Parts: sequence; C-alpha cells; structure tokens
Amino acid sequence: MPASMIAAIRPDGAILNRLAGKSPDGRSLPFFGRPGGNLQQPPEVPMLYLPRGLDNSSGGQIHVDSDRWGPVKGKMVHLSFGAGRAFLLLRDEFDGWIQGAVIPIGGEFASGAHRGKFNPHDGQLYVSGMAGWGTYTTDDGCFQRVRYNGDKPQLPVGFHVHENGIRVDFLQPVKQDEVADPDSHFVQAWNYRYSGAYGSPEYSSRQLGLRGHDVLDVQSVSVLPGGKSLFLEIRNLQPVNQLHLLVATGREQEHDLFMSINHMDEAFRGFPSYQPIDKILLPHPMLADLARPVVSKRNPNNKAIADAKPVILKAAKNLMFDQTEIRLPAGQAVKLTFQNPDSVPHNWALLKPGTLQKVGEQCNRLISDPQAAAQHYIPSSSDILAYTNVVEPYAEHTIYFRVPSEPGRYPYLCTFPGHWMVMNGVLVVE
Ligand SMILES: [Cu+2]
Repeated sequence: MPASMIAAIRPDGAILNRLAGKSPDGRSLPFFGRPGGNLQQPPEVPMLYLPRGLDNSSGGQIHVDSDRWGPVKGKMVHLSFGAGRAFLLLRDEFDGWIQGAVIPIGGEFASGAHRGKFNPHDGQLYVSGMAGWGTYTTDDGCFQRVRYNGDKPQLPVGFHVHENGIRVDFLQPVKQDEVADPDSHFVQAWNYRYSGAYGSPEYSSRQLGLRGHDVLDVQSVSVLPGGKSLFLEIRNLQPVNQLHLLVATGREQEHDLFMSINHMDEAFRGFPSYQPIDKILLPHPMLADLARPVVSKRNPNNKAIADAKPVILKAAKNLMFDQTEIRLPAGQAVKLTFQNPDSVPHNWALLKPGTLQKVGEQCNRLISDPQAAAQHYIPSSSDILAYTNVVEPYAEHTIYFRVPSEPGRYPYLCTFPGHWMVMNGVLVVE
C-alpha cells in the first residue's frame, strides 16, 4: 500500500470503485491488495488515502449513532493509531464510486487510538489505545473519552466532487462576502505510486515521476441556495490520490479536508459565474502505476549449488518464522526454500553474528526508500550473508548458500520494514 487507506465495502455485496469494469463472474469479492499470481485485473480503489503526516498507521472507524453528537450523527469517526488523533470521515457516493474526506478533530490521545464505541449511558465516544511499533504517541496504553460539549461549531459535514470543482456542505450558514475571495482558500494535489513497495513518496499529479505537490487555482467561490453549502470552482481538477482543500469560512475559521478524487460528477452549473469548460479527464492514477514495469535486482543466491541439503522454512502467523532456530554443520551447502502462506509479503536474510539490531534498524528505514522494493527490501550492508527475494503471499523462493565455516550463532530475520523485531531466528552453526 502506498499510504494508509480506508476502503469501503458495501454490505449488499455491490463492489464500489472498480477500475476494471465488471469482474468476470460479476460477484467476486472486492480486492484491495497488489495483484499477483493469477490476479491480473486491477484491484478496487480505496475510498481514500491518508497523508503520512496525518495518519501513518490507521486504527479503526466508528459510526456516529449517538444523539448526543447530534450535529454529526450519521457520519463516521476515523482513528489514527500512529498519530493518536481522530478525524471526522465524510463520504461522497455516486455512480458506483465512493470517495472520502477526513477532517482533523482537535485533541490527542495518549496512546495509539485503535477502537472506539459510543457509550449508551452518556452518548459520548470512548476510545482505547495501545502502543507498539510505528506510533508517535507517548503512553503504553490509554482509555479516553471524546466528549461533545454542546457548542455549535462550524464544520464541513459533506462534499461532492464535480468535473469543475467541489461542493462543500457546512453545519452552519456561510456568508458570500466571507468566502468570495478565491485567494483565501488553498488547494493542493499529489499522487502516490501504487506498486509492490511498502509506502510511497508523494508525486506531482501533473508531471510524471516528479516528486512534490501541485497547487490548484480556485477560480470562484459561491454560496449556494440554502446558505450552508459553497461551491469552489477548480477548473483543472483531475482524479488524484490525495487532495488537500483548505476552506476559509471567515476570519480564523479554516477547515482542512484531505480527500481522494476517484470519480467526478458532471460539471456543476448552479453558480452565477458558470462557464462551460473543455477539458480532457485523465485516467485514475492507479491505472498508470499498474502499467509500470517492475525491474528487480538479481539475487546472487539464485545460483544452484550441487548436492545442497534441502531446508524448508515458512512464514507463520503474527510476523513469525515457523522455526526460530535452525542447526546446520559449518560449511554445509544449503538449498533453502522459503514459503509464505501468510497474507503479507516476507523474506529471509542471514546475518553475521551480533548484527541483528543494527541491520534491523536499517530495514525499518527502508520504508522511505522508493527503490527498496526493487532490491527485495535488502539494505546495502556487508553484514548480510545470504537472502531470499521478498515472497508474495502464497508464493515461495529457493536460494542456495554455504553455511559459514566459523561455528557460532548467526541471526536471521525478515527485512520487510517493521517485521524484524519479532520475525527473526538464529542459525546455529555447529
Ligand atoms: Cu516479514
């Protein structure tokens, strides 16, 4: 996954956000992962991606079904495990597509926010959290309440994407003279790269391969009849993985919305300065990424050694190897087959004695390296003696190597970022 994401699955089985048209049998389950093996068709597009700076690791979502939270009843709350924050989650669904937007809610949790539930007694939200790897929060655990204090805040509570701009619906009325200046709002867009890699840099949506964000001009802003919705005319809007909309509804009243633009409704005409525009709609950015060839570095351990002793090692559940200790005689030629029956990719690398911590930390830093996938997530280090490729779910890879001639305890690990702390073991050379 290029970034944290929220995917939508309808309870009636209808599949949303399908890039590939109808599935061959018309009813297969939605699939959001990287296609491999015989799954050649593009996966479904997530409802929305979340910028890494906002939520590097997601917790869960909660339907707001409490009357005490009246103004936002019927919406959803999204929790971030990594950032210990909460967001209001809005949805825009039409034509078999759905896209989401999150709005940061104030306050922070003491630990990585995981699960929330509305308490029927006081109608408020209670959140439990814990820490582990990859959270910026401070405490080992937390149990905290998010209370609606009865204020009437100004908040975005809905949105709809058109080819020529975005309608944003607010809780309270907005005044035309307070929103009319296009320069008081800000819109930027960027894409992620959808690939076999874990995480993606942020790329320009206009210039292929260039890193960075694109600022989009706002041509006009109009308050719509009813007084609570405004339309931001953005003529060069295109499907993008991430759009950041900063809407100002008054002095010191700015609202950040982070959304994905998966699908656009036809041009909106219901505002005074409407002008028809002629533009070519770009394809969804994921389609371009799926067409990109993947070039991998050749693994030096692929070369067969005659009379090598076969050894089979498997990935187990919960980021473990099925064997945490393997014993082999010094100098033995080995044919190691690493099998991955797990649902996430893994690999195996053998290290020099005493280097597990050092190499493990290098592995975790690979998360920000766009070339890491092509190098099988193997950091460049002279402490690595042999390694398998990253093995996709339900696949395997066989390598050949010679057991070191020096007896000792040689650690092995999975170098996929975040796995090594538990996914390790030791080769005892006798
Ligand atoms: Cu792993």
